[in-house]
Amino acid sequence: MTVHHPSPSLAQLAWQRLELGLFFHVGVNTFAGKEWSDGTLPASSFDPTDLDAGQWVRTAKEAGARYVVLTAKHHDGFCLWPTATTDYSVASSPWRGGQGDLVAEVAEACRAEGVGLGLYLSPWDRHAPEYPDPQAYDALYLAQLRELCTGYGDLVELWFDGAGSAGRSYDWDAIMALVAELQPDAMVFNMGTPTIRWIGNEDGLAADPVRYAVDTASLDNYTETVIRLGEARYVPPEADVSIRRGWFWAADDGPKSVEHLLAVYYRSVGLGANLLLNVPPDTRGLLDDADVERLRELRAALDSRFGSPVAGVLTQMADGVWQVDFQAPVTFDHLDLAEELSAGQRVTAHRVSVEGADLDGDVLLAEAGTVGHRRLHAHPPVTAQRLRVTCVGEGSALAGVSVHHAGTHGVPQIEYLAPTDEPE
Ligand code: FUL
Repeated sequence: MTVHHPSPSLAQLAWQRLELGLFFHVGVNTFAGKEWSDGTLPASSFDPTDLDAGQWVRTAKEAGARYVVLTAKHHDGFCLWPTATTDYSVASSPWRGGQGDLVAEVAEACRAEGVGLGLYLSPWDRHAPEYPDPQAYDALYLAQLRELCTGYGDLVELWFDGAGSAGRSYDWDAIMALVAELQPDAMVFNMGTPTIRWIGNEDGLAADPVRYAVDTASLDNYTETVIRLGEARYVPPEADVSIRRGWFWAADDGPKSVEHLLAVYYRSVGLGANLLLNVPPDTRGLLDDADVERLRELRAALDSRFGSPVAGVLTQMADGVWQVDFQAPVTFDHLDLAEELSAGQRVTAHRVSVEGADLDGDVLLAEAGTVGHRRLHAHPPVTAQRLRVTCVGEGSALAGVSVHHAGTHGVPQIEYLAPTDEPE
């Protein structure tokens, strides 16, 4: 049987290399302490008096994020840019005297910092009077998307959230055509004809195997609109999670522990999924000091574990068998593998072993499933100059292997979260 290996586009590979993004949920909900609102909160309540998008994006960059995603419109319908499609927007708020454009401020900060920009535009809209009329609402949604795709430079991602839309279909053909015309390199999250997909939970947790080639028919539990594609396509996942309990800022909420965030990192980036970590701006329009501090702690923990990689030289020994040589014996407790993905994801299983003068024969360091963009393994410290990686999978190839001496091989566990419900 010939196995079909769908290949990624260059834009998908570029997006996977971004690895880590920050999500910004902000809007009228921020001022009401709500997660969802029904479109009736007054636009006048939006008043982040000290708003500084530069602080958000600089914080993202310092945390190691290479892109951010902003909720340009959440389910409540309030628009963070002065859209011509509705007056339920920043233009009707006291912020910047009604002259502000938050999407523009974030876009400008991203340009200044060299960070990618993604936008979330909720299809479900609880404010728009047009919503009950599919034709009228599709036209409004397309007009909003056109504004976002034309006014703010290149976008790395468009986040189409399925929540609230059960039983409702939108004009995805027209939506996808507009994206193809105006932002052909932007990733499309999860709906329409997705180029990236949800990991299946909002805890930021992937599970081995992490498949990039998915039969999109199996995504039917996420969205009805993808069923019709019915073929295997390259659709890598993005694991989303909030640093806090809520997606929007609330006074009585606070950040997760560093251990928790590290566990999420191992279970997302460490398994080859992108991680989109939500850090919500507060009522001042700034990232909360406690969240900023927690991000610094997370970055420091990641740097101390993975900040000084030692790269090995790869030699292919046979089909799927790779030898990795280091210049001198190196002591390490983490493996960092990368797969060559240009011809699609090929590795379905892999095994890493080490042989050395002081070691008793061939010592198995790791044995697992997919490799993908990046695969991290923690293991007890070992000193060696040579490794062997054996991959299962037709035409499988590695792009790089490095090792780290983190000084720990402890991977924090998140016991209470249910395992990821990954599509087959
Ligand atoms: C969900 C939404 O309902 C939440 O409010 C949040 O935006 C999250 C990222 O996606 O589907």
